[in-house]
Amino acid sequence: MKTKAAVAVAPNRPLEIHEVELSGPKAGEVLVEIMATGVCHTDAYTLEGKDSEGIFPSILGHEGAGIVREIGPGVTSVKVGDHVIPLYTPECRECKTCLSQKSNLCTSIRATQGQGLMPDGTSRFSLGGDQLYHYMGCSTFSNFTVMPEIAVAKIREDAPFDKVCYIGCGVTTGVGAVIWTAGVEPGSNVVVFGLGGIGLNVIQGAKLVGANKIIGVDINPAKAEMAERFGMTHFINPKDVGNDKVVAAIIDATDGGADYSFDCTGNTDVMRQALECCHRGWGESVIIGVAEAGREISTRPFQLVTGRVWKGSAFGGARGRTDVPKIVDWYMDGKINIDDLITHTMPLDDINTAFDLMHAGDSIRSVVLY
Ligand code: NAD
Ligand code: AHE
Ligand code: ZN
Repeated sequence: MKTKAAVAVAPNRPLEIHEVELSGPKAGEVLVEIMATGVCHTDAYTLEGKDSEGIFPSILGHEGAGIVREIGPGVTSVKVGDHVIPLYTPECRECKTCLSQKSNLCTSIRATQGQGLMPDGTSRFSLGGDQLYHYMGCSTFSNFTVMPEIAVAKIREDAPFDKVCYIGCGVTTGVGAVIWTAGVEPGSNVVVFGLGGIGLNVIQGAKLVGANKIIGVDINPAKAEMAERFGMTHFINPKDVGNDKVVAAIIDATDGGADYSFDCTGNTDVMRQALECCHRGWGESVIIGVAEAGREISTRPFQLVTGRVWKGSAFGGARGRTDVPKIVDWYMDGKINIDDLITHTMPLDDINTAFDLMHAGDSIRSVVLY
């Protein structure tokens, strides 16, 4: 079939809108009509050539919601007409990792996914006879896409696509990192570095679990107002206090340091601050931000010897097929706020505007409506 898609032709070039060829689902795969997709900073990072797994030409996008339109042979867990959220972290329930129950990082199709291919090692997308690569196993910047059935979460049919698409990455990543990765307890002091589409969801997760102080850190003061609305109690702008005084300011404000901190910037210097502002003996810092290829983190080992813990989180530690439908319920029950974080919507033809808004710091989430 033909489908309209935004094609990433090369690094640092605007996405190009094309009618691309999409071949149908093979065994264990489903054809999904994407109804809406968010634009995450990770899409921009890959488009900028910062992703060591970035491949071109490809169809980016990994934060979508849609409807199953066709199923391949052997598919049993979803049927035509089901509403689904694509999962860049699948849940096969059979691999060593899924069975361990210790991690959400299902390994069953990770190798081919990182090569921009479907599990059989081929692509379903092409343009003018030339192969296009998939992205994060999702490619939601295409109106129709093909997904393995283990990489879609079936969701309730009354959930609006234009809002719950954000659960496909940002909401789950932020809220999940608080609940599943960190296990933040009520009364904890929490610090969030980077108050964008992920950081604000960390803030609402921290508020949801009953955190005490929720300190937000961002170099863009315009982000503070929305963060306060979502539960931030104190704001620090490194440009005001001095970048070298941020850690001390947090330690002062928390009587010795944060119980939990989260990096939502992808900046490795900020990651160090996020670790070092943690409380001696027990403070835990969770890296969510994705750093440019080649970057490394560093700190004095004494920081860890004296009890601080450094860990990371992918997709909030969520097991997609199990947890994503629950997060949709939380939204539908009014427990989490998605609507106010979606600051812009646009048709696919205007998708490059979403990247411009992100880079200017003028949006939280832009959502493309098909
Ligand atoms: P965003 O652009 O919406 O927000 C980033 C925020 O960080 C902005 O408000 C910006 O002003 C702020 N910032 C930038 N540099 C800063 C600095 N030096 N100090 C303080 N604040 C600073 O991006 P997003 O969509 O929220 O994504 C945030 C990060 O999380 C990205 O690196 C993205 O790739 C990553 N991410 C990771 C996962 C995961 O599963 N681990 C999932 C989604 C996104
Ligand atoms: N491909 C990059 C790493 C990118 C990365 O860390 N991605 C996150 C999700 S970001 C969503 O917006 C993730 O889930 N990582 C786990 C995984 O298996 O990819 C690189 O460095 O090669
Ligand atoms: Zn994302």
